[in-house]
Amino acid sequence: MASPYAHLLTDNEKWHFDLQGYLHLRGVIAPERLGRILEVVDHWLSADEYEIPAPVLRHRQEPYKTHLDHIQYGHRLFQELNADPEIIRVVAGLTMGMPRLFHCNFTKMDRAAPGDADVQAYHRDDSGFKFPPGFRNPHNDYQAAGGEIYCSHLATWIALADVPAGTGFSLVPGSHKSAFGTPDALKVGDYLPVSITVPMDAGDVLIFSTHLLHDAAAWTQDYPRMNIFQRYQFSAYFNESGKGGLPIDEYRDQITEEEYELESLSKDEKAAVTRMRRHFGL
Ligand SMILES: O=C(O)CCC(=O)C(=O)O
Ligand SMILES: [Fe+2]
Repeated sequence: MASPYAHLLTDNEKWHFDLQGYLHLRGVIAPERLGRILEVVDHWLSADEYEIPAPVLRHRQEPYKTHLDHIQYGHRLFQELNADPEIIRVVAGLTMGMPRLFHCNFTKMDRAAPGDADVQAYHRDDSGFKFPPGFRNPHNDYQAAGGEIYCSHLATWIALADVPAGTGFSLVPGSHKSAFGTPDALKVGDYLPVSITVPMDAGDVLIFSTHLLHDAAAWTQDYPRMNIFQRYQFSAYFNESGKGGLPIDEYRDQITEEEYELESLSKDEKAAVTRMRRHFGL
């Protein structure tokens, strides 16, 4: 028998996610809300470091990417986004009603300059521990049975700027189920019929199994690519602390009780899930 949360996704959504490993939700963030989010992000991108409220952390990883980590501790807009009913509906529908947020950051990606190293490569997310070939990472699992999907490790890619075709974010549909080694020659980008990029409008959200082969596609526009990443995992078992370790107790007073609970391990239904069910009458 399925869990009591099997009905959160529509049959069409289950079919698509099972086949391809991702869902594209359109227009999740309305323009006015998007404007408020961009105002906060723009400020943190240009402010002097001491003006950025800890534990929000601005840093550069790849040559053309700037990250802002733990943004939900710096502004309630991002807490609202982590518990957004539309996002929680899908995330809870894929985790038997038990999502735990374990990572949230913003990324700005500029067009690479000539000579910048090409660091793009398809990958699956993990916490820094690579299971030897032949083993399946039990923390990043995908199964479907009894009319329900169980995906224990998920990410969202929230577009804050339009993403034209052929650029932005690339993935290999269906690879969340692949049990074979990835060919070395597989390059990140739009190489049909194996790999795709996903055109998105600002305010759209892509939710994907992080077992899906994915990476940033080269950015070709003259404005920056801007997105928010949220990562969720199955709340009942796993405490993913490899990427900063949420919740951050030292800054607990900067987030709501609901956010703190969403970031914590639990086997109970979380307030964000209850609120989402009321919101949609599910
Ligand atoms: O920036 C992107 O679009 C992909 C980044 C990514 O996959 C990661 O950080 O694990
Ligand atoms: Fe990734």
